[in-house]
Amino acid sequence: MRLYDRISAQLVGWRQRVSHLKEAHGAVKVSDITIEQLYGGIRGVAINVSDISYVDPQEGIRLRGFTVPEILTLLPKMKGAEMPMVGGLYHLLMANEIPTYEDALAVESEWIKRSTVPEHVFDVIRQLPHDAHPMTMFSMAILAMQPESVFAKKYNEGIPKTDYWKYYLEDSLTLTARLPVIGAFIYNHKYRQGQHIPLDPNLDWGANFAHMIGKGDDKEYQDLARLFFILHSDHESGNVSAHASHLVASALSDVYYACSAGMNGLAGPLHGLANQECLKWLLDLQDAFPDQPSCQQLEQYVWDYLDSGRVIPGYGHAVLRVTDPRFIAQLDYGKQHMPDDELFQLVTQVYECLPGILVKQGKIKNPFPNVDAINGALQYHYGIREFDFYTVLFGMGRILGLTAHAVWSRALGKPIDRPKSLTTRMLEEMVIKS
Ligand code: CMX
Repeated sequence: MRLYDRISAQLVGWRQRVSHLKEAHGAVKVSDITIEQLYGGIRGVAINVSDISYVDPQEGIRLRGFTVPEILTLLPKMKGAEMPMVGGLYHLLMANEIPTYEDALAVESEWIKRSTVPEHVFDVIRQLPHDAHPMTMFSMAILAMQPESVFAKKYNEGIPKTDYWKYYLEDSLTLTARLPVIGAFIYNHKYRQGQHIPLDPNLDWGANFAHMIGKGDDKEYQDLARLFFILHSDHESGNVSAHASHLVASALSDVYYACSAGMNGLAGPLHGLANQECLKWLLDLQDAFPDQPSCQQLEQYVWDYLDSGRVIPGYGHAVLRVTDPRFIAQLDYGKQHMPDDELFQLVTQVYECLPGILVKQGKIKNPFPNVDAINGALQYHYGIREFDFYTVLFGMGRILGLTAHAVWSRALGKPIDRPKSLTTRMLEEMVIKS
């Protein structure tokens, strides 16, 4: 398997770099923490190392050192496609190199081979109340596959620590191979009266998902699906889904346990669920102003909304201090493919006016849009109008990154995470002594 060989070839070098840092420079201090940060979600404190992606506050995400525009240009594409193959992105995340066309196809064909989902996983979804949130179905479907974990079996048999990553990779390929089938099953089960469409072995991961939800003839939607999954794949390791999944895997729980945990975090309204919330917010705005609102009208509307104690979904970020480049990539896609769509025009109008309004509110540190401010509107344009499903799309993409982190954490021998907590009394005593 190519990914296995490519990772193996780099491991000695990576392990030497990490050992050298730990052994020769282990005492070098990289972070301090204040009381404000302790009570404030550990914001800004470096607590992990990720070589897979990095979010620069002023620039946004780089995946394996490449910006979003670079990735969309450099990753290989299927013939006739505008957007790259998701398999190429997975190669980049896992193997730390821009893949050739053959490398990307190798991941895609490995995924096809592993794509059969056991029937009991569908049964688990069917057994849930039909109105259960699709993220509940998604997370439980992932967990339902855990009994197949090769890592869990091998661990019980006894394997050296240096081999853990091989079985994490094995499980990661199987889990990610099945995500389009599971995502499409949930969509069809919930919203298309159970009309299921089998996977097409000639299609790539992104296009196959589109095909299985009934968009097999829509080349534009297939491209949007590829773009969406690539953009949502990874955002370094401090966000809730990545952090939760990393923490769980650090206990040597396998990737099924770890990714299910990550999805439970993604299902929160301050994280992945913001895309569903954002579309709701935009549709309500559209109802209130059937013609596009002016900035002045928007301002009054926003103040009323904020006064009700809610946050504007899709705006703000814990790390970014500029417009999210993942928002910009989707904005560019929208300008090219749906410039006359009224909801898309509303997204651009909100982008024009809202940052200025949020600045006046005086609390938010980043008044610009994040990835969630637009992705629902693009899905809506192509008829994916069940907006509680959008977080599942986010999750399908995000698991690509979560599994890459899990494999590399084991490859580099990272230990169980166990930070320390203090009491309020201890902090009060420290303040007195300081
Ligand atoms: N609308 C209104 N107020 C906002 C706001 C928004 N979109 N974003 C932040 N604020 C407020 C916060 O509630 C906070 O107020 P209090 O001091 O009264 O609690 C204040 O501004 C400071 O917050 P911050 O430091 O700017 O932001 P945080 O790092 O604490 O939180 C985030 C970041 C994303 C959770 C927050 O901006 C938010 O809730 N945004 C809306 C939800 C959203 O879009 N989430 C998706 C994030 C993308 C992802 O999932 O990766």
